[in-house]
This record gives sequence, C-alpha cells and structure tokens, in this order.
Amino acid sequence: MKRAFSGVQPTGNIHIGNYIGALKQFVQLQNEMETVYCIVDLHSITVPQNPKELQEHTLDVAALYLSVGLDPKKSIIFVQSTVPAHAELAWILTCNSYTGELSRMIQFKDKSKEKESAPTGLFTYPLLMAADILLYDAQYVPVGNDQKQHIELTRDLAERFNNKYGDTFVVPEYKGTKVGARIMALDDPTNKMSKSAENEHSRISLLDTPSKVKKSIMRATTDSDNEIRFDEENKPGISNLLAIYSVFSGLDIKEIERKYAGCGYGQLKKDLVEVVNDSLVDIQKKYFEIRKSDELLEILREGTKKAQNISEETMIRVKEKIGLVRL
Ligand code: ATP
Ligand code: LTN
Repeated sequence: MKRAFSGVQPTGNIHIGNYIGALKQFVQLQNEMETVYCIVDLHSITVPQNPKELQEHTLDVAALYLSVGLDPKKSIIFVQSTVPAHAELAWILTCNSYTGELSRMIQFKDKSKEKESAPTGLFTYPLLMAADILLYDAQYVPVGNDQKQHIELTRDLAERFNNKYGDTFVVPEYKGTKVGARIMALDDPTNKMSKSAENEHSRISLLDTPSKVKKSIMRATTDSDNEIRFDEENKPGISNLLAIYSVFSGLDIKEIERKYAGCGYGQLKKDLVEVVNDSLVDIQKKYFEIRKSDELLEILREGTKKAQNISEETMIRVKEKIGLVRL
C-alpha cells in the first residue's frame, strides 16, 4: 500500500493557496492510499511565535484539516511535537548533510535575506522536513511547488543514507496539482500568495468573511487588455483568477474561457466572488462546529498513537543501521 505524508505550519491565516496547493490534494489522496497529515509546530518555531497563539493556531489548523474534508477514519492526523521521533531523526539527518546543500535552499535564502544573522532553525528547517517524510516511508508528498526543492533534498538525503548504510528509507516523490500548484498574490501576481504578506487583500484566508473575499477579489491586480485568457506569462493576474475559479467551481480552464468570451474582467471577478464564497461557507460552518468540540483533541490523540507506532519502527531500523545501542 502506497503512503502519502504532508504537513502545514500552524501559523494562522491558512489561505486558498495552501488549500489549493496542499489541503485539497490531501483530501483526494485519502481514497487512493494511506495518508498521514501533520501540523508541523516544530517548524513554525524556526521564527518567533507567541506561545498562546501557537497553541491556538495548532488546533485551528487541525480543525481546518477536518473542515476541508480530512477523515480521521481514513487519515492519520497529528501534531508533530507529540511524536519525538521527528526531532530525533532530524538530528541524525543533520549529521549526514552538508552546509553547502542547505545554503542553496531558496526558502532559507528568502527568509534570511534581510536578517543580519539568520536563526539556525531556519537553516536546518529542511532536515526536520525530511525527517517528517522519511519516518513514515512515504512515497508521495503532496505540497505546493514552493516546496519542490525541499523534496529534492529529502530524496538526496534518503539516497545518501541508503547508499552508506544499506536500504533504509523510501525515496519520496513530489506530488503537485495540475492547476494551482502556485497560487499568486491577488495584489501582485508575480509573487506567491503568502500567509505573511503585509497586505491582507493579497490573500483570501479560509476563514475570511464574504465581504472581505469580495473586496480582495474585486481589487485584484489584472491587466489592461480586457481579454479573459489563460496565459501565465503575459497575463499572470487573470490566469491566477482563472486557476482559482477552476478549482472552486470544478470547471476546467478552457470551459471558463469559453463561458466568459467577450465579457469584461468585472463580470469574471463578480462571479468568482460567488464561487469562492459558496465553498468557504461550507468549510467555515464545519470549522466552527469542530473547533470547539472535544472530539478534536480525541482525534489528535488517536493520531499521535498511530504516528508513534509507525515512526518508532523506522527509528529502530535507523538506529541499528548507524550503530546506536539498543538496551
Ligand atoms: P506561506 O508562504 O503562505 O507563509 P508556507 O509555505 O510557509 O506558507 P505552510 O503553511 O506550511 O507554509 O504551507 C502549507 C502548504 O501550502 C505547503 O504545501 C505549501 O507548498 C502550500 N502553499 C503555500 N503557499 C502556496 C501558494 N501560494 N500556492 C500553492 N500552494 C501553496
Ligand atoms: N515546509 C513545509 C511544511 C512541512 C512539510 C513537511 C510539508 C513541514 N514538514 C513534510 C510536507 C512534508 C512548508 O513550509 N510548507
């Protein structure tokens, strides 16, 4: 049986980019293979966090996982820090990695760019991510395309370890969506939609109100030729809106182009507001029910147990290979 593994950071503001690039795939894969989904709180502390907010955001993301359709009967859902093997394997991988390969990571370069001295955790972040994946023998990693380079590094680390110590890890593959592997910021379609961008209208969060969604879409940056056509290079704004439309409506991009042939951007935006809000209403309704229920904690506790069982077996294998004693 094949297995997929992925994670999302509990940093609040989960947006439709995260949903389209990652969460939506998580849900689809539940019916095709074993699925393990994590809330990666240890990754989020690579930058300063308010402890109270971190706890809240961890449960928020867990509730969002369930609201978008993850089913605890089909998927293992848990919080990273409740399974100590993640940090343990990350250390072992650290000792089998090179500073040169970590310095090449685009996310590290971006996030440390304006800092005089970058936090060490930001630098070693991809090793913890590799540990997450390798612990569960995952063949597939559904993520947005900004994470592709980290998956490449995970593959290199797994292959290096297997060559040095003999077959130990499954070498995982990136799994991206055809449409929407990189949803762009609404105010600047040359940048990816991000949780941390200052302008709140650059993104649509899954918990945004209908009026905020309307404002963000109606203000979205487009171009001046008034032709509704998918062309990422020359028309990044309209192409981004078409991708979002396609994912939320289930229509393919060609059908949407036909539907809006001869129409202005205003009409497309107005309809997109409706399409997005219709989907968000359902997600939000479930979210507010689940977030305050005791069931949420129960599901996470159950997930921890299952994740511990799998990861402990991997750690026994790994420790034996490198010569750590078992008493
Ligand atoms: P951000 O850049 O928005 O702060 P992130 O990438 O740092 O988010 P996560 O919350 O851990 O952090 O991302 C969760 C998932 O969402 C990852 O699989 C990531 O690749 C995906 N993702 C993030 N932004 C986008 C986007 N704009 N389009 C598609 N997928 C995205
Ligand atoms: N680095 C990812 C989050 C992440 C992840 C993982 C994704 C941490 N561990 C394991 C897939 C598999 C991000 O920032 N989006």
